[in-house]
Amino acid sequence: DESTRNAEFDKRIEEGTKIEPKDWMPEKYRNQLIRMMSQHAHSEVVGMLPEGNWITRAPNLRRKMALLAKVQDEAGHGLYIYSAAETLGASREDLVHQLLIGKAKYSSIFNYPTLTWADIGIIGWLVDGAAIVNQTMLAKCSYGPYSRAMLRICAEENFHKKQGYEIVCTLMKGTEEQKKMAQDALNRFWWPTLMMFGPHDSDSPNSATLLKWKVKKKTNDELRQHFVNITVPQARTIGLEIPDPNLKYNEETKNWEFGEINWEEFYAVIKGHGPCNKDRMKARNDAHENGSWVREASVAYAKKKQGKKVE
Ligand code: FAQ
Repeated sequence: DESTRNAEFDKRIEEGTKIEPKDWMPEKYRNQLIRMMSQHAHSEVVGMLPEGNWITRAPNLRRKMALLAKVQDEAGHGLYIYSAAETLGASREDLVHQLLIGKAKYSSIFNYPTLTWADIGIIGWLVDGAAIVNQTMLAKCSYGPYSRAMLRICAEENFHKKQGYEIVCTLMKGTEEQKKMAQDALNRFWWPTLMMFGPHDSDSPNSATLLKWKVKKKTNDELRQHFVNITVPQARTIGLEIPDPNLKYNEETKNWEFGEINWEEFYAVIKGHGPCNKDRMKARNDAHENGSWVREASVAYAKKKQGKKVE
């Protein structure tokens, strides 16, 4: 019965056995994963837009090739995670529909504009860097298909982070104007990057269940602190200043303590009122409409092929 099944499930989680698509699982576990994985997939897809904005304006061929490859990787990650979500019984059509009508969430970070070339460096370094911290944890999560997807995706995100940091390092070895451009990009993206990890643990309604089921193995605040600890020295090494007057190193805890995040801004952005929410939604909806002939053609082709087989 239900309670025995639940107890067996909890025991498997406790032992660290991965849960696979055909295994029994509580409906709440299934729904939490669909929620989280679909938001993650949408983030990868919407995440192509800010950087895609600079493909035609990359400063040279080498930069253009790397950026093009990175943005294509994000598309691949999105499709990969949609497939992983489908193993839970979700329909991709429905998930995409939820995004297009503005019901499903995607990461707040992609609602900020990319104003200069330095933003491309900063995004690779900080945004992919934050994604790696979060996804390295998710690579150990209890749901098999998601954890395996994360392993592969993290390998690519590492390359993204390196290409971003290298862009920033190059700017920091350049002219005064280039250094200013890098600092300005850091100033604009630092706080939104910290918001990527989600609300404080005390204000995170989903954390308790996700931790219990080992979908999350660390809390939002723990991951955010780890990210700050690894990123501050990287900034200092190349002469960038973190835009936080309260930042200070705590010798005892070995943590870089930092100031308070603007949570009003965070909640405004996730409710649709960030600087670029409307543009992002319009771009996704336009892309979906413009791609309708491809979907129609593939359905027509599949029908034609089926017909031939019957003959
Ligand atoms: N933005 O109870 P919690 C990438 C929502 S990386 C928007 O703490 P949870 C790579 C949250 O969904 C970015 N919404 O939630 C890339 C919940 O709303 P709901 C994507 C946020 O799930 C790099 C509510 O607030 N990565 O794309 C955000 O326990 C460069 C309450 O929060 C993932 O999605 C936010 N920042 O923890 C691509 C990783 N934070 O659903 C292109 C998977 C929170 O109840 C270029 N996801 N919310 O209505 C996760 O690890 C978790 O879902 C968290 C949130 C940590 C994001």
